[in-house]
Amino acid sequence: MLTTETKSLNELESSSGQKTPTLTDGMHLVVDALKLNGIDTIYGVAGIPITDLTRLAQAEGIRYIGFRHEQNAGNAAAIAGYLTRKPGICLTVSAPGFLNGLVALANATTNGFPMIQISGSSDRAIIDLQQGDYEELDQMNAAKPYTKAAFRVNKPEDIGIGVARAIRAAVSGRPGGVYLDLTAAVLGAVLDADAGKNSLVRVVDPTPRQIPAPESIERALDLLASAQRPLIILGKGAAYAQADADIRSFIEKTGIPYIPMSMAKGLLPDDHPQSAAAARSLVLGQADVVMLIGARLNWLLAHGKPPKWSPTVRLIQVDISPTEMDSNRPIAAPVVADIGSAMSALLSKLKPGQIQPQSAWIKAIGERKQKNVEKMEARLNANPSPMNFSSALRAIRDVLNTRPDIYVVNEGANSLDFTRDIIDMREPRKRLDVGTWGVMGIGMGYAIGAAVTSGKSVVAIEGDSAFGFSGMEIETICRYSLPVVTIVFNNGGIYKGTDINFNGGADPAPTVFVSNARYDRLIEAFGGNGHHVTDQQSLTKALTDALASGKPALINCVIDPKAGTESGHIGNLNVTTKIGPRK
Ligand code: ADP
Ligand code: TZD
Ligand code: MG
Repeated sequence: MLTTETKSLNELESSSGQKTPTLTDGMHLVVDALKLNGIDTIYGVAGIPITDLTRLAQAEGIRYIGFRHEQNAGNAAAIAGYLTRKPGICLTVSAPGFLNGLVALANATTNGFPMIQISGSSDRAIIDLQQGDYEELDQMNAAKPYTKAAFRVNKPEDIGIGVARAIRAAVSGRPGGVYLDLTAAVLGAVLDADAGKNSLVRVVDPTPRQIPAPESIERALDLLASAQRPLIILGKGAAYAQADADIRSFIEKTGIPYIPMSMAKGLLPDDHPQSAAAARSLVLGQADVVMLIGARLNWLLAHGKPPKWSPTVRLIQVDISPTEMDSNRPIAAPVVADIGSAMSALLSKLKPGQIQPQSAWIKAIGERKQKNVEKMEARLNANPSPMNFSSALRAIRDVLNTRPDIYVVNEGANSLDFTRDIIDMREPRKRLDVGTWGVMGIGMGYAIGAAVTSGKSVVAIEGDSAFGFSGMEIETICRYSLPVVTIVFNNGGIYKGTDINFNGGADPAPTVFVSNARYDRLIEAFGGNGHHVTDQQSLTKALTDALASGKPALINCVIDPKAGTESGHIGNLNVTTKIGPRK
């Protein structure tokens, strides 16, 4: 018996006067399908028509983490996907809840994080005739342009296939965001328990290996062997691949200098002698052969073009996505494969002594590194009052150096740039930041996702503007007692707190916030520990105590409102005009 009647299981069971173990419903099937595929956590916001689904999931042993806004639930799911290589699940209500989650889903797609947004939706017949249903929206079609795949389940017996397709789409090839629409009718539909059970699908090998063509490996090694000034660039795809030992071994065996993109920091420890991060502009400008491993030649790498890059550079790209090749510059040696398979093939074909960077190259990098490190040390050793970004980060660095296991979440403009440069990472996949879009708002979602999946401590280093996008999730962090320490770099605004209103009126300038705001008091409202710090010593103590307690804490870290620069390191991307006092 298959029926799509929307009588609830409870109603049917009580009308028959006894428990009818032969029936199930859409919600039970969704939970069963997720569990069958090893999904153990859902991040979401409850409401019509999914409230009972959240309760049922929790009752059935799936951990449910309830948020205050869907975007943050989505960001938590996305980063959980990045860290675990299993799709992170975000559950949302119809229309507005769905749209709130969609930014996170689009961000997951852009960054290549495996995530599934599951959303309840209203009555198809009413939506399609635009008759004004409660939270009416054609969600699947709205999701399509922003996702790797979008599916809608219209029959309860298709739930198993729908979940299976969503999982495979999220994690295979280049991972990404997938939308799965479950109509209220499907969620409430009752059907025969055996038929339901038989319709479930356990996905076999959802992330199949993609073995490189042997000739692509030879071509790549030959090109590297011909190089005098080779360079490797590691991106977050390399971190995601979890081929840490082989990547390190290839770098060490070939002696090639490397730079990590921001989320690949820690894949090899940042203090590795072959890291050329502190000589970044030199190596990008002068390398004659560059091997990209899980990194795209997008804006973050100046599209691989002069003046930042040599006009004659030849490129090797290791990537799972065949269409990534030649996206910005011709790729002389494409290696289309999953990075794990590619690295082991490269290692097995590498002949001893085959690849030898010029010693002058290594020496030039060493000299530039030393010069830049000395410059940075001088900034770090200053102790101005009020603190600036460097002096605050000096204190934080010294504490975090003792705890390489800690996750660092980071967003803002100056708060982002200074942190990325100053805080060394020593373990893979421990730095989680604004990624490909440079998006604000990932902070508390990523922090929660990392803490929930790992059980480990997280330090979120946040610009005061950046923090505001997800700040209400401080309550979520307190509610679940997560070991998250949020440091708000409070410079009173976007980039800085000193802008003036050229109109001369009473309104503050567009980039300015309430000065001397006490973000620390927000967390106290929910039972967490607030700290207000104005100097290095009290910052060191607050962070040390907060980490030792393992409890939710927020450190309001007062930074000189004059300290930042417009847009941090990417001011060159601004569109500007002349503005002066009104005549
Ligand atoms: P970054 O921002 O760190 O430079 P990007 O997100 O631009 O990194 O690039 C990551 C690349 O890694 C993407 O092109 C993606 O296709 C690729 N990628 C992701 N996972 C894998 C994998 N397992 N094997 C190979 N390539 C991968
Ligand atoms: N909205 C979204 C979703 N993403 C964005 N990147 C922006 C707006 C624009 N934006 C930036 O690019 S950085 C930033 C905004 C609003 C905040 C910078 O201020 P902050 O950091 O306080 O977080 P600093 O340390 O003051 O520079
Ligand atoms: Mg700020």
